[in-house]
Amino acid sequence: MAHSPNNVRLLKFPDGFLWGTATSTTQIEGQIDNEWTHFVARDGSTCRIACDSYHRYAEDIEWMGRVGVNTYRTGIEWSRLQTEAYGRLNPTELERYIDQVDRLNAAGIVPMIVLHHFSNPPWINAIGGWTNPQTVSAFVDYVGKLVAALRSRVRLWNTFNEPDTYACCGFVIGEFPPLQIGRLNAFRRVIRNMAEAHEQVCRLIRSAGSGIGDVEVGFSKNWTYFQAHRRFSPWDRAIAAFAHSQFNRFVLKSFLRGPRKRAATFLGVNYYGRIRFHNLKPMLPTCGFSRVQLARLGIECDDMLERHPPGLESALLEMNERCGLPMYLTEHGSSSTDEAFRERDLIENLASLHRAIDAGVDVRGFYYWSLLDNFEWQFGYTKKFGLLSVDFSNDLLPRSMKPLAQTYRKICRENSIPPGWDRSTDQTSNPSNPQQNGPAQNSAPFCVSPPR
Ligand code: GBH
Repeated sequence: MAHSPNNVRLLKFPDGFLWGTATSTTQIEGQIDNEWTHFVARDGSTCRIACDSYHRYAEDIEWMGRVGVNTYRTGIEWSRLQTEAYGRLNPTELERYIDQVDRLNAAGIVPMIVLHHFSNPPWINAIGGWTNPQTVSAFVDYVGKLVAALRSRVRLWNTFNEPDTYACCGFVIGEFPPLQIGRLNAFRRVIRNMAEAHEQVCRLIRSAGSGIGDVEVGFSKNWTYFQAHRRFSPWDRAIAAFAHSQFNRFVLKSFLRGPRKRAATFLGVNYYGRIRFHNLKPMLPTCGFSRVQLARLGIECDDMLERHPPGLESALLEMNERCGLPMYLTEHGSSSTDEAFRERDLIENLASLHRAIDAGVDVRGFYYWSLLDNFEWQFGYTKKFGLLSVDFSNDLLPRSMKPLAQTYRKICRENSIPPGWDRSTDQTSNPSNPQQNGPAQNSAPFCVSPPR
């Protein structure tokens, strides 16, 4: 179906579409014992208290009710539940997660449980983490026990969050523990082991089923557009092509190859935007360029990545073509203190998602990253992704709704984007950025095939 850039109609999402928000254990819980416990972020902070959601999860669920979401994607922390390979699950910690899931279900908020999000128990890291194939069987054992305990309450499972980011940041660019650089072989080993574990865990979950409806399981691929800054520079093109081949193609292939493709029931997609390379350097606010400087070059960024809403539609079309599974947008969000900017970013990306649905892609839900301002890994507490803010200077860590949460609330409640969304965004868009609304195929020459 054609779409007009001057859309005046209501963008209605399919009946039963899930509207949610997402978090991860290390980023919000606090009191955690994994490889991040002793990691000190660039702002000098640690994850040791974070948002204290370990204690405040009931309050967080009440906030979700106020935002109006009907699903929540969140993690269960392996290091809390098992202290040795093949050990039994810690009953107290399990009870706490069960209580959380029960409260979500009671509030009409469907839980999607993430089994791995950038962290492992210390005894797994001690054997080399995911570079060691023994981790695969230990993880499958853990998940088997967890699923047996939760199958009567959980229907949506997410095996791995962004294996590409985890392996790239840990073994190629040295930003996540174990802080290794340039170890491409380790990167590929990690991906292969995770893909193997993913397949086994998908089968296990599907044969266990769920007591509350059809069980669904899949992993979440982070899709970043890698692009040359100078179109004719062989260096820029080479690094972008390399990043695309390793972090997008190789990872997708590993997880979807042959019979493995039929192990999952859905594909999760996390989509933020684009990275353009100038020589070896990503043109990003986190890599020494200011947002103003980048904007002058036509690169519009939040505090982390370049925004590229049209890329969401083409990524979904491309992945639909490649794997043909139903999809969930398991993360999108922006980090900024400019709420008007964040609102425009959300709406433009949702409009792009809507175009993919119109074109026939079976997308079943959207999860805003994140419910709370939280511990953003190597950047600590400096990145503000939350629908709710958290006052980290107050020991009680009080939460409060930001303006974006009100906008999102309306979208969730009405299952649509109101007509006139593009006019309201026109007023705030940056006229010095002609590429902002450019078609995806022009701006991402070797990333995806053009949308038909
Ligand atoms: C997701 O990762 C994570 O799942 C989530 O935990 C995180 O909080 C959220 O997004 C927001 O970042 O490494 O300097 O080259 C997104 C992964 C982060 C990967 C930014 C690319 C580029 C910056 N992306 N990263 S850099």
